[in-house]
Amino acid sequence: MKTRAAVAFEAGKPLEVVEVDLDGPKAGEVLIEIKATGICHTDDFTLSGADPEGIFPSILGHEGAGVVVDVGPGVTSLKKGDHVIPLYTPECRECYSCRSGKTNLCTAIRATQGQGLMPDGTTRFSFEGKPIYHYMGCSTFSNFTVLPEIAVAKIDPAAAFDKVCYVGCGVTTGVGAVINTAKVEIGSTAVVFGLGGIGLNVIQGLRLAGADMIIGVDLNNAKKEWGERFGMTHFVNPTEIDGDIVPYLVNLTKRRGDLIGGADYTFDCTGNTKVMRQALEASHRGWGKSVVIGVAGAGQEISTRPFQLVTGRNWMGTAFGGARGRTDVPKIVDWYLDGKIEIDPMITHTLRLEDINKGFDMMHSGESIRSVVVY
Ligand code: NAD
Ligand code: AHE
Ligand code: ZN
Repeated sequence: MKTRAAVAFEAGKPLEVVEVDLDGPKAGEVLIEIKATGICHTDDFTLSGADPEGIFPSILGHEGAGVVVDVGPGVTSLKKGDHVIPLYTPECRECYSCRSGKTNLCTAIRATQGQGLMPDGTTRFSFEGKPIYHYMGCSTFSNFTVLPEIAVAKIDPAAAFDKVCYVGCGVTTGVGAVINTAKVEIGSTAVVFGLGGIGLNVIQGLRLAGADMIIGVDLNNAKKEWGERFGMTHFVNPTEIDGDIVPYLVNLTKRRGDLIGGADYTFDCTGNTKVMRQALEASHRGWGKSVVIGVAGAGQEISTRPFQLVTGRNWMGTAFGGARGRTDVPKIVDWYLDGKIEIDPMITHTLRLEDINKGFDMMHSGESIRSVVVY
């Protein structure tokens, strides 16, 4: 079949909307009509050429929602008409990692996914007879896409596609980082670096978890109001304080009777390796947990004095908020439908596929929180 898609032909160039060819689902696969897709900073990261796994030409996009329109042989858990969210972190429930119960990082199809291929080692997309690669196993910047059954979460059909597509990455990553990865307790103190599409979801996750002090850090003062809307109690712009941000935050988080200070939990949502170090060092001696969420470019490394870890700070990371996609994503959609978490106000712009590059521009300028493309 033919499908309209925004294709990344080359790193660093705008996407081009063209009609591409798409082969139907093979055994264990489903064809999905994508109804809406968010634009995440990671799409921009890969398009920029900074992603070691970036392959071109490819169809980016990994934050979608849509409807199953066809199923391949052997598919048992999905049928035509099901409302679904594609998963860049699948959940096969059979691999060593899934069975461990210790991680959400299913390994069943990770090798081919990283090469822009379906599990059988081929692509379903082509343009003018040449293959177009898949991205993060999802390629939601295409109106129709094919996914393995294990990489699809079935959701409540009452949920609006143009809102819950955000659960496909940003919402789950932010809220999940708090609940699944950091396991924040009631009364905690926390610092969130970077108040974009991910950081604001960390903030609403902290509110849900009952944190007492939620400090947001961003270079953009316009993010103060945004953070406060979702539960942030304090805002810090690192360029507007005297001296280094680390002692500033350590002092700010000092509680009665505590001689040293430091946050119980810190989160990097910037992808900047210097910020990751600040986040670790602003966490509390003896028990602080610092969670790396941001994605850093090829060749970049993090560093700190090992003494920071010797003295009990924990440096950890999270992909997709530690969520097991097929199990947890439908629950997060239900939380949204039940009013436990907010999504609508964070979706600041809705665009047509033809205008998708404007979504990237607004991300760069800081004008948008999340832009969503509706097909
Ligand atoms: P975004 O562009 O919407 O937000 C980034 C925010 O960080 C902006 O508000 C910006 O002003 C702020 N910022 C930038 N540099 C800063 C600095 N030095 N100090 C303080 N604030 C700074 O991006 P997003 O969609 O929220 O994504 C954030 C990061 O998370 C990206 O690196 C993205 O690739 C990554 N990400 C990771 C996962 C995961 O599973 N680990 C999932 C989604 C996104
Ligand atoms: N491909 C990159 C890293 C990109 C990355 O870290 N991706 C995150 C999701 S970001 C979503 O917006 C992730 O889930 N990683 C786990 C995985 O298995 O890919 C690189 O550095 O090679
Ligand atoms: Zn993402």
